[in-house]
Order: sequence, then structure tokens, then C-alpha cells
Amino acid sequence: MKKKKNSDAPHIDEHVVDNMGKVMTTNDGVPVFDNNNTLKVGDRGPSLQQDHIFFDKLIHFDRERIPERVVHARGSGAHGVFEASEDLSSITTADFLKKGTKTPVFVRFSTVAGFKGSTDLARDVRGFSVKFYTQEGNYDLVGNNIPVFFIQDAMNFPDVVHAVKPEPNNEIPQAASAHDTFWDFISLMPEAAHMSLWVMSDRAIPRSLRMIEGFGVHTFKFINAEGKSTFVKFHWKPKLGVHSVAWNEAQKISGFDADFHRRDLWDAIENGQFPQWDLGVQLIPEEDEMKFSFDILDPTKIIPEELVPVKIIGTMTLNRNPENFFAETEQAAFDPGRLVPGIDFSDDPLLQGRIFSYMDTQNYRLGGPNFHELPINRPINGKHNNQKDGFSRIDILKGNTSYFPNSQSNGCPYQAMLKGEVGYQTGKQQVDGKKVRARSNSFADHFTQARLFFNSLSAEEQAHVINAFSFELSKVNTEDIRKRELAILNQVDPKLANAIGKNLGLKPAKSLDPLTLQFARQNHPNYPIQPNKPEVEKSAFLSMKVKDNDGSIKSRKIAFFVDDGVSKASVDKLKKNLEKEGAMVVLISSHVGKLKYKEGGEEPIQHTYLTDASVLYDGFYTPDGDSVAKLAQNPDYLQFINEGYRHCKALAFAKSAEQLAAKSFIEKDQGVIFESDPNWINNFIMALKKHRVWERENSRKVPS
Ligand code: HDD
Repeated sequence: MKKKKNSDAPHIDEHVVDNMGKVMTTNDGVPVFDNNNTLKVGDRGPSLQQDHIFFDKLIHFDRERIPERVVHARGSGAHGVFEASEDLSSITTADFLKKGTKTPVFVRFSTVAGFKGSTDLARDVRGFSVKFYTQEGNYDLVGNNIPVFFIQDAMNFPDVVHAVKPEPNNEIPQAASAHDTFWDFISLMPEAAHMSLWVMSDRAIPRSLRMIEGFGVHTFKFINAEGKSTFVKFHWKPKLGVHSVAWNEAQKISGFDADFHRRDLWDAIENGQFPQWDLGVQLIPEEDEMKFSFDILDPTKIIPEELVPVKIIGTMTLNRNPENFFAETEQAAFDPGRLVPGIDFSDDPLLQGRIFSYMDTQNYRLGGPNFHELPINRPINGKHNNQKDGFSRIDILKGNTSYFPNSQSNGCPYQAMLKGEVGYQTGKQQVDGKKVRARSNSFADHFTQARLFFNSLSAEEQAHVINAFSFELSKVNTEDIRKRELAILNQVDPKLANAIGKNLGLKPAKSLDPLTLQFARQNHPNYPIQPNKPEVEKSAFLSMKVKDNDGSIKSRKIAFFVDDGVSKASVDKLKKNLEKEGAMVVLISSHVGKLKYKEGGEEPIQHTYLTDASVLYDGFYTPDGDSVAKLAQNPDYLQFINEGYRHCKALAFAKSAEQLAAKSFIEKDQGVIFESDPNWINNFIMALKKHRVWERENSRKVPS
């Protein structure tokens, strides 16, 4: 497919280099005659120091790596466009939010803990960073797929990161929180209870980056033309719904395809299945700041959508893969401090710390203060100021002035106010207080919303949370840590703590561990305090369970088990129906090359029982044909269907293949569909739309 240029972002396109048909040159443009041999004294003699062509190549090569991000090192990016759909003019002056405005964006999704080359399917938070190239400068919304954070104050950020990263003595484990130091930290920080439940839920093992929600996490402010503020929380809602894989599946995907999410995003965009999200906002009038049972400045709290509904204000479509991973995705520099007129910070103490950290990190990681000039980071509306020099300066400033005020350049660049233009305005805010290092008492309720989250999940989702905590804490070697964490979970919900305790052979303590209390009292001397009564005990928006008649199979991957002699009619019948719904069919056979159909004719094949595994697919079909007898003898095939069944996926069997189900551990249920069932094609599609038959999970754990 020919790549579409993103004419919305010409500042990036103009830097794309095409080598096609060009002679190879040195970095100075000198044509290279021989790129295979160094300069030597005789063809068997020593190399010469004057080989500037060789040095030109090696010096660059030796410097190819830059420091990876200290967190969120593993990421995947894509270009797209955001289109605003609502009139928000009474609330914000933000130009890119004016109804009908189209703004180019670059998005980077990431995991947090793992190194740059780590697996995509780690149990982890996903970063969801969006750079809007607006006409009033770049705006970065640097969020996550989980709406709350582990800690309340940025002072603890390096600690939580050090705790989750591989342990410093042996650098084990990679991209995993299931180890002593992480749970040591979490079990001493009751404020982490809420987020730890989210991370132990299915949200932390997404089916696809195209199927995650995004959250700005903090409360921000919209500022209108009169300078009035409205508090705002940002939400990205994926059009494909929110879906996850099973934990057993996630671990296997990491082996079969560590790039599973990156590949999925790339392939979807290459195939024209552009992922989309609606951008939503929760708006809270300034006067309502203190109205809730929790503090809206506390980043460990959500505002339940029952209290403040999410208003959709636009849609983002990702429609173009980067030309070059390093130049775009790796060099993209996000920064929650990068705001545009009409948007401002709140005083959330975690956000306040972030304002410094990102700029600092980019200066280090990208080698100095000119990273704004890299094509991926350049504002589309240009930049004009008196900043100059520094490593790798790209812009060439004209004239003899680089100071302000000046008369030599007619006072340019001028301040917006000098010509009656508006520019960036900070929201007016009365601030009055003593300088203190302290935590507000309104931040001291750590369990009510953790309970709200747990209560809002379906029975299957709750079971997954219990299993995840049991898995992680079983991997912890120190029993005191397990006990401390169980005591925290007992404050959230005794059902949860007891179920995990059973798996750990421990009875949860009634009250918090003295060590946990000691740390909590450093922030809140009277801890624990009596929490306010919550407005809601459950929130319908927190569960990922697919509602009846909801769901879609767009871009889902369905494996068809074939071999030479398979019936083309049987393959085509279901394929046509699935493709009509937007799903993708992949044929899996015993060899690559050409597949021979029973009816005659051939088809190229690239996937085999050797290269692929059930965990890479959403559903399965075994068509009719001479292939059925071969599959009956193929243990890899049987493993495929057993495993697909174990992971609660939908499986369909053509008439002559129904007997194969009997050779496996599969039992008939609403996700196991036979061609002899009436309405089988529709039933299969319905089962796929449900994403998983989670109800199967507990009763039917089969070897696979
Ligand atoms: Fe952060 C990267 C999200 C708290 C310091 N963070 C980073 C990225 C995301 C987030 C998505 C990757 C950006 C990219 O794709 O390049 N971080 C969050 C969220 C937080 C949060 C949602 C809490 C609500 N972060 C946070 C705090 C600090 C940082 C409190 C420090 C005080 N984060 C960083 C950083 C990183 C970063 C060290 C590493 C690489 C980078 O910035 O560009 O500055």
C-alpha cells in the first residue's frame, strides 16, 4: 500500500528523506565508491588511519543509542488527526477545541516498567500520550489507561519507580511488578491501594492498544476569555470498546510475539482500520471544587461518571504509521507542562512535580535544549524567540538581535500584549498560605474508592483481580510484605483479602500493619481518619464487561485451521461473513508456501502451526475438507483449540470437523459453535462480539 503523506503536518513531512534511486554518500554528501572495504596497505595489509569514509560511518554508528526513557521506555507511536465537535467557547479559549477544527496529532502508547526492548504484554499501566500540533502551539496530554496514580505527591515518584523496576543488585525481574521491592513499597503506602487494584485488574493486560481508555488523571483547568476557570478531567474512549486478554494468555503472548501490541497497531493502520477515540471531559465549576466526598486535586481519586457525566468534545483518528521509529516515536518529547491558551494546571501536587520533570528529562535524553526543533516536536505554527545556540541547533536565526527589548529589529519578536494579542494566560487564582511540607487531610481516605472500583467489577473481573494479587504476592519472598499488603486489602474489602489470603495460606489481619501506619502517619498524623460517606457505592463505567447487543468484531483476528485438501467452499462461506463484519481471517496450515484446495486451486500461506499460537487470535474455525483427517493427527492443532477454549474464546467447527472437538477437552457452551447448530454463523459472530466467554473460565481450566 502506498503511504499516505500527512499533509496536516508538513513540518514533519518536509524532513522525510527518500534514498530510492540515490547514490550513497558520506554525511557530507560525498559519493561513496566502495562500501565494503576499508582502506588498507595492500589487500592483506593493515588499515589506514586516513580512512575518513570508514570513520564517518563508524563514528555515527557508535553514537546511535540515546538514553532510553527512565519510565515508559517501551512504546509505539502513530500519527493522526483530532476533530473537535462541540462549542466550548464559554468555557475555554483553546483554539483546537473550536467546533470543526482539525488538528494533527502524534500519539505514543507505552508500558511503564520495562526496558525499551521488553514485552508488550507485561502486567502494567499503559501510557497514552497525545501531542496536538495546534495553531497556538503544541499541547501535550500525557495520560495513562488507568485514571488514578499510585502516589499523591511527586516527591515519591522516583521511589515508586525504583521499587517497580528490576531490583538493583541483580536487575531481576524485567517488566514485572511481581517482586519484593514493589510490594514492599506498596504495602507501606496505603495511598497506593486504589491504583494497585486497577493494575491487578484486566486493565493492565489489554487486548490491543486500540482498545484502551485514556485518562489525563489529574484535574486540569479550562480558562475562558474572561479568565474564569472550570476544572476538567480528560477521558479518551476507544470506539472499539475496552478489552483485555487473560493473564495466562498474556504470559504466553510475551513468548510468541513480544511485539504483539506494536504489531497490532501498525498492522491495523497499514490495513486502513484506523483506530479512533472520542475525547470526553468532565467539567466541574470552580465553585464546586469542595463539593465531593473526596478531593478533586488528589490523583488517587476518580470523579465517578454518575456524579459528573463525561461530555464528548471530539474524535481522534490514528491514520498514519511513522516513517521511522527512532526519528519520530523515540525522539518524541512529551511534557504535561506544555499547555496552550485556554488550558491550565490545577494544584494537584503530583501534576505540579511533573511540570518540572519532563522538560528536564527531555533535555538529558535528547542531548540539550534544542529538542523542540526535531521535526516530531516542532510546533506547526513556528517558534520565534531569542533563545539561541546549544547542542545541535537547527534553526538559523536572521539578524543581529537576540534580546528583548530591542529597537534594532523593531522590537521583534514582540510580546503578544504589545499588539493587543492574547497569548497564553494563566488562570487567575487567589493563593494564600504558609510555606509547608505537608499533605492535606482531604487526601487521607485511601480505601473508599478502591472499594468502589472492586464493587463495580463483574464477578469474573473480581476473580481476575484476586488471581493477579495472588500471583504477584506469591512471587514475593518476604512473608511480612505479603501480610502487610493483605492487611491493606482487608481495609478495602474482606472478601478480596480473604480470597487472596487463602491462596497465600494467610489470614488477613484486621488492622493495618504498624509499619504501614507509621509511614501513613508521616503524612497524616491522625491516620486513619473517618472517611466521608461516598456518593456512590458502584459505578457502571468501571467494568469492562461487554453489554448485551454491544461489541464489535472489527479488526479481530480469526484463525482458520487448514491443510492441503481443505474445502475452499467451507473456508469462503464463513470468511465472507466475518469480513463483512470487519474481522480478519488468517489461514494456518502445516507449511508455508502454497495451500492446495480440495476443489483445485491454490492460495499463498504464511502462518503455520509452528510459527503461530492460539494466543495471537480472537477466535477459531475448523473448516471441512480432507484437512480434517490430518488435523485429527496433529497435536499442535489440538493444543491450539484447547488453549483457545481455555482462554474463553469462541470456536466454530464445520460439520465434518465437529468430531475433532471430541478429541480435545472442549465442552459445548455458548462459545463453542457447530455448523449443525441452527444459525451457527450468526451465533459465532455473536460470541466473538462478546469478546470472551468469561463464564467458562472457572469451571473449565483445561491442560493446554
Ligand atoms: Fe510520567 C514519562 C504518564 C507521573 C516523570 N509519564 C511518561 C510518559 C507517560 C507518563 C505516558 C511517557 C511519555 C512518552 O510517551 O514519551 N506520568 C504519567 C502519568 C502520571 C505520571 C499519567 C501521573 C498521573 N511522571 C509522573 C511523575 C513524574 C513523572 C509524578 C515525576 C515527578 N514521566 C516522567 C518522566 C518521563 C515520564 C521521568 C520519562 C520519559 C519522559 O518523561 O519523557 O519525566
